[in-house]
Amino acid sequence: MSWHVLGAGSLGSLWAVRLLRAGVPVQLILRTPQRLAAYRQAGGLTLVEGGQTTLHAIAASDLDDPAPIARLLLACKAYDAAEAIAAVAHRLAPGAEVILLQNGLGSQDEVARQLPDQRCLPASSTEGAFRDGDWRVVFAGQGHTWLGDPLDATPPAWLDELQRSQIPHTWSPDILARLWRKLALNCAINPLTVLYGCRNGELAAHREEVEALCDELVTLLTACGQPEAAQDLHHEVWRVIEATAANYSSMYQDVTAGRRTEISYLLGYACAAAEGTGLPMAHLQAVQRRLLAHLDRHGLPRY
Ligand code: NAD
Ligand code: KPL
Repeated sequence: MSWHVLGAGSLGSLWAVRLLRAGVPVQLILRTPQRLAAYRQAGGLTLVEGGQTTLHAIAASDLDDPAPIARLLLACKAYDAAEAIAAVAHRLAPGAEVILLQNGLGSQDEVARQLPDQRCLPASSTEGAFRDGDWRVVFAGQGHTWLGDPLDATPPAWLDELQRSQIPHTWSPDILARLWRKLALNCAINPLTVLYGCRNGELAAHREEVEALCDELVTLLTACGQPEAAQDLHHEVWRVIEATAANYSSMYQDVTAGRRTEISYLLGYACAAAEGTGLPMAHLQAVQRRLLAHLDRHGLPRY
């Protein structure tokens, strides 16, 4: 059975190339016939990894191809996920499996609502990749991907294909806890790095603010039924800050490059959930206000 990849960007390309290299059938779905023509012109996807550059002629079609899809990797940004799935939903076979490789929370529900007859499998990844040109991806950092199904803890049969493809992964019976934990880390770190224009490690100079956010995030996770994700959060946040001290957060990089951020699915999602609990979360809300004002000043979307 073939994998289909919708969203041939950084992570989508990285998955597609590794599947292909392992001899697992995989094809890209490109948005328009023009994108398909441009891809064919390029001769495939180029992967830059450990100083080596390799070209991979992965099969591709556009959205008009009528062939049914049984297994789809959706690898776009959280804010594009609902629209992307709407464009391909008519091709998804009943019972098809859709892996949702989006950061944050909220987009998974937007997609799942459109797919009552398919199995949606949210994923959370710490792999690092970026595009340095059209159809070119740089594998920047080894990481790991957790996958799961909030409705059914039975692992899918194709995990061995990921193994063969050397895509480091773990089946996670409680994927929602992982997604909440990652969201909390991102909320404690990313907005402040944008507001202070600093690397992750420089947040050590803003210890009290980080701690205050962690306090509220622990309260939030617990109130949202995610006590496991709240466990030792302060400690984990400082561990990640130290381990990634020299890095700029993904949100910092987006803002600096003038790209839309995933704010609605990170801090925006946390603040909306906080409002739902009725508990006061003054620090989270203040950081959200400051971040939105910052985005306004940079002419970037607030959503
Ligand atoms: P990306 O922007 O590099 O790639 C997304 C791709 O999806 C783009 O090629 C875009 O053109 C395509 N796309 C968008 N809408 C589409 C549509 N309707 N039809 C077809 N294609 C469409 O994004 P990415 O960096 O691969 O990130 C994907 C998700 O993974 C994000 O939520 C991100 O936060 C998360 N993530 C990324 C990294 C990383 O290192 N890149 C690491 C961890 C998590
Ligand atoms: O995931 C991250 C990001 O930059 O998006 C880390 C490294 C955890 C910082 O929040």
